[in-house]
Order: sequence, then structure tokens, then C-alpha cells
Amino acid sequence: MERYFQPEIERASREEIVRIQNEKLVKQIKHVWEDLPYYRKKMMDAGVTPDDIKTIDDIKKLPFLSKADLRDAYPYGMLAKPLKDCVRIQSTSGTTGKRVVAFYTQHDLDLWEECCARAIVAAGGTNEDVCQVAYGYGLFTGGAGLHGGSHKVGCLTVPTSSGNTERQIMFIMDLKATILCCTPSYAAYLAESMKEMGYGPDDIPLKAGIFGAEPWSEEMRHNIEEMLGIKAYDIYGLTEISGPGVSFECSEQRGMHINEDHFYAEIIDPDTGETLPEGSQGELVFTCLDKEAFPMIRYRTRDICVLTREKCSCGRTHVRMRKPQGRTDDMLIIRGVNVFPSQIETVLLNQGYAPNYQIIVDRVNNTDTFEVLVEMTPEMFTDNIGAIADRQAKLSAGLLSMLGIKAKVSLVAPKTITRSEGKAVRVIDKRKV
Ligand code: DLL
Repeated sequence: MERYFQPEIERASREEIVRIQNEKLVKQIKHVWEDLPYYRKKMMDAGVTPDDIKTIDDIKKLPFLSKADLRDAYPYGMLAKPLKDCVRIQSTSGTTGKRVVAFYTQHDLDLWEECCARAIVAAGGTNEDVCQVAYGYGLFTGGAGLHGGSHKVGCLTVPTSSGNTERQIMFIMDLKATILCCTPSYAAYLAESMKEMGYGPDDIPLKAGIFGAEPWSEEMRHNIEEMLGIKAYDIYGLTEISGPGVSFECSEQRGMHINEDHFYAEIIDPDTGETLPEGSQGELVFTCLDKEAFPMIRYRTRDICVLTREKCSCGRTHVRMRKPQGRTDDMLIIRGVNVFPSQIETVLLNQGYAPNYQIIVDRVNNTDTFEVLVEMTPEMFTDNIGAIADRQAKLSAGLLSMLGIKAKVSLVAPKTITRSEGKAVRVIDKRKV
């Protein structure tokens, strides 16, 4: 039987959701106009005042915020509450430029943790569960968010943080952990390590996994589910909007329900900024309807996604987002063709490989080179050159048919590609250096 953490809001009628969104947006825009000079200036430049915002449909009149604005305003320029009201920061691991520093009041932490609690309950979690949180603790939002959510559900929370794989496995087995929260790539690594230690799916006490923070394919989901003997649920979020739990999967597992009483989602054309109709693929944009300290308005996530309001059999009424297809900035353009790492992963897993791969792009004589390093599994490992060449050719053909361009495939020995305990590094693009 489907359970909910906050049934009255998770199953609210569309009219009720729109009523809440209208009310919260009007209040939020007054708040940023009065308390966030950075955004007031943007509104003035766009010729909009709080009087123009009466319902959620008026949101289109408001200017966007982007990562560049956050860099511009670093560190305190996007803070909309006095410091005395703020109790926490979290921050991204950002690879370029300044980090994003997000601020939280106690109210902001509570709503974020409630969103994570909704996700845990949707994955079957109750106060009888032992929930091991193997996302990184510290500045990263993964550990803190799921930890808070697990407390709210009343699970016995095991705050292992990421890394120390042997200890993770010891706690899973000894404490009989039933829910595992970590990145999908770390879940795959844990599964691989447990298999090597001789644990089959029936020996492992886990029943559910809550995996997110990076793109992962359906094939990878099936792989992890089989090896750990669990049901694996996707969870999405980003530091700027709060962290994990912006959206999450229910038992139906066909898209993630966005907590739209707190976060209003739009899909826009990334080139023109125009709002696209439901069902179109484009860039996901979020507005925080009731966060106080760091209220992002029309924040451009760069995640490429599709929204649907089709009825969901789980009973939740909140809009669903499809698994992000990639990011506008993670998308590789190789010889003019758009390539997402997730497409490559799909081909590999369909041909029986584990999700241990690396994509290396370079430019030689003005032409892009495109190589995919793929680890053989221990079962397929061989020193028979002919057999390896056959496998490489088959993979290369699979990639060509998926992507429309040819990749050089190099099979490497098991365990030669570095494993990740957090977000996996899949792409090495040497063209940028
Ligand atoms: O990754 C928050 C999070 C922690 C989500 C734990 C889920 C679980 P950031 O480090 O700010 O925050 O990175 C946010 O990661 O814009 C997406 O591109 C990507 N991302 C997050 N979840 C998913 C997912 C956290 N389920 C960025 N599928 C986002 C695909 C995801 N990409």
C-alpha cells in the first residue's frame, strides 16, 4: 500500500496546489523586492514590480537567475534574510569559478528535510527502517538532506558519509540496513564489492536505495537492483534550490514528483528563454516559493528535462519530471554531434558491461577525437586478442547506432578505471585545456 509523509499536500487537488502557489508566489516576490536588492534591481531592469505578480501564471514576467548571477553575488549578495536568522550554509563542489554558497533559516531546513522525508517514505521507508546515509556529509547537500529526512521519518539513521567501503558493508550487514542513500555510481561500486566478498542479493538486508546527484540510466538501475536485491529510487535536487528532494520517485518509478508546493518548475527553450508547453524537452527552471534565506526565482538549472502532469497511479498529484537527459553544459559536442554520457552508458550496459567507463575527447589537427575506455567485467576478461577485438567492434557499432558518430572503443582490464565514492567523473575533455 502506498504511503505518504504529508498526504494532505502530496495528494492535493490541482486547484488546491495552484491556490497555494498563487498565494506563496505573491508573498515571495514581495519578500525579494524588499529584502534582496540584487533581484529587485533585476526586476526594475525588466520593468516588473510586485504589483504585476498576482498569480503563478505571472511568473513568466519575472527575470531569470543563473549561475553567473550567483558568482556575481558571491558570497552574501543573494542572502535575503539577516545573518542572525540564518543557521546553516551548504555549498556545491563546483569545478569552475566560485562555489555556490546557499543559506538556510531553520524554516528552510525544515522544509528541505520534509521534502527528503517525502522521498524516503515514497521509497517505502518507515520508522522501522535502518537508513544508511552514504552521501558525503559536510558542505555537499546529499548527506545533510537525507540525514534530516531520515530523522523526520523516524528511521534509525546511520551517518556513514561516503567512502570507506569496507566499513559501509560492515554496517549494512551488521546493523541490517534496509535503506541505502548514496550516488548511483557509489551504489554500483558497493554492489561490486559485496559481490566480490561473496554476498548475493539474498544475503543483503537492504530493500531500497535512494540514489541521485548524478545522471544514471535505466540499465544501471536494473544492474544495481539485481546485484543488491533492492528497488532503486531516483532522487533529484540541487544546492541552489535546497539540495536533494526537490523531486523524487514513487513506487510507479515513471518520473520524479516535484515538491511543487515549495518549488515551481518550468521548462524553457535554453536559447530564447521562452516557456515551452508541457511535454516539451528543454531547460528546467525552478522558483522557490517559500524559502526565506536563499530564494531563487526562475533559476536556470541547465538540466535538460521534460515535465508531465499525467495522472500517476501512486496517488500523488504533483507534476513529474523525467530523468534529466543531461545538462546543457555536460552535453559534449563531438564533431558537431550532441552526445550525452547517459547515451553511452545505455549502450555499454545493454551489452553486459558494468558502468565503469570514461569518455576522452581531444582535438587533433582540428578534428575531434572520441575515445571510450570501457572496463571488461571479470567474467569477460580474457587475453585472447581476437575476442577482445570482436567485443570492441560490437561496442563501437552500438555506439555508432546510438550517437550517429564513430567512437574508438578501448577495452581495459577489470578495476583499472578509478571508482568514485561521490559523483563519478565520466568525461575527460582535453579540448578545453
Ligand atoms: O547533487 C543534490 C543531490 C544530492 C541530489 C543527493 C540528489 C541526491 P549539486 O551538487 O548542487 O546538488 O548538483 C546538482 O546534479 O543540477 C543535476 O545536474 C545533477 N543531479 C542531481 N540529481 C540528479 C539525478 C546535488 N537524480 C546537479 N539525476 C543537478 C541526474 C542529477 N542528475
